[in-house]
Amino acid sequence: MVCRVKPFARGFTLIELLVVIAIIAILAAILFPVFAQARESARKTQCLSNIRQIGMGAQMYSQDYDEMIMPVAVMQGAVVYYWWASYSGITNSRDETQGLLYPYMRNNQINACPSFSNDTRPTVGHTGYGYNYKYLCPYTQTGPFQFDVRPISSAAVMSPSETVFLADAARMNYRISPPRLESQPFLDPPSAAVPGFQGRHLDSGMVAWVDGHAKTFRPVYRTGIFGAGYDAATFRANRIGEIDSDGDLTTDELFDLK
Ligand SMILES: [Ca+2]
Repeated sequence: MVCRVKPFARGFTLIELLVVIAIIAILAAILFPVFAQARESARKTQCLSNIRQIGMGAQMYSQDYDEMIMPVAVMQGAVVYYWWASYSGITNSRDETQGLLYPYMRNNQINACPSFSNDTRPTVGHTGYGYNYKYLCPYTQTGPFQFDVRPISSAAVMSPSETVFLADAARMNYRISPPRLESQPFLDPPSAAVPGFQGRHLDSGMVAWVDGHAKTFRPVYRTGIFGAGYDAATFRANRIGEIDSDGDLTTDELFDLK
C-alpha cells in the first residue's frame, strides 16, 4: 500500500495575514509606550541621583567657603566659573574640570539630566538644571560682561528644606518665532512670570533643595496670556511651569529666604 503524504495544503490567505498583522500592530501599540515609559522611568531615577549628588557637592562647597552658598558664577577676568565648568570668553571654550563643584564630584557624567538632549548653548555647556539665582546669589550688572555677584550665607536661608537650590529647567526663547525650547541654567521664581521648571520626567521634574535633599515635583502650569505676552499653551506643551506650593504665583515661598 502506498502511503501518500498530503503536501502542505496552502499558504496563508490574505485575510489571515491581515489578522496577524493587525494583532502585531495592536501588541506594538500597547507595548511600545510601556517600553518608552520604562526607559523614562530609569532616566528619572538617574536624574534624581544626579541632582542629589550635585546638591551634596554644593553642601561641601559651602563648608569649604565659610558657609557661603555656592554662587551662580565666579568671574575672574574673561573666565566665568559655573558649577559645571569654566568658560573662557577669549578662547570661547569650556573646561569641565574647572567647574566649582568638580573638586567634590570628580565626575562630569552626573552634571547633565539624562532626559535633556537640547543642543543649544553648546560652547558654554548645558546641564538641563537651573539654579535659584535670584534669591541664593543676587547680583548686579556693573558693565558689559561685568557682574557684581554677592553670594549669601547659608544661615540667611530660614527654611533650607523648603528653598529650591537646583531643578530641571529649560526656557522658551521668544526672540525666535515660533518660540524655541532651549537650555537654561538659571531658574526664575514664580513672581518673575518666566516659567522655567520643566516636568520632563513623566510630567514631573527633579528639585534639589538647599538642605541637600532632592525629590520630584510637578510643575504648576499657567493659563492664558501672561508676563511679556507669553502664551501659557506654549509652555504647557513643553511641560514648563513653576515651582509653587500656595497657589499664588506672585509669591516665591519655595525660592525666597523666609
Ligand atoms: Ca507662591
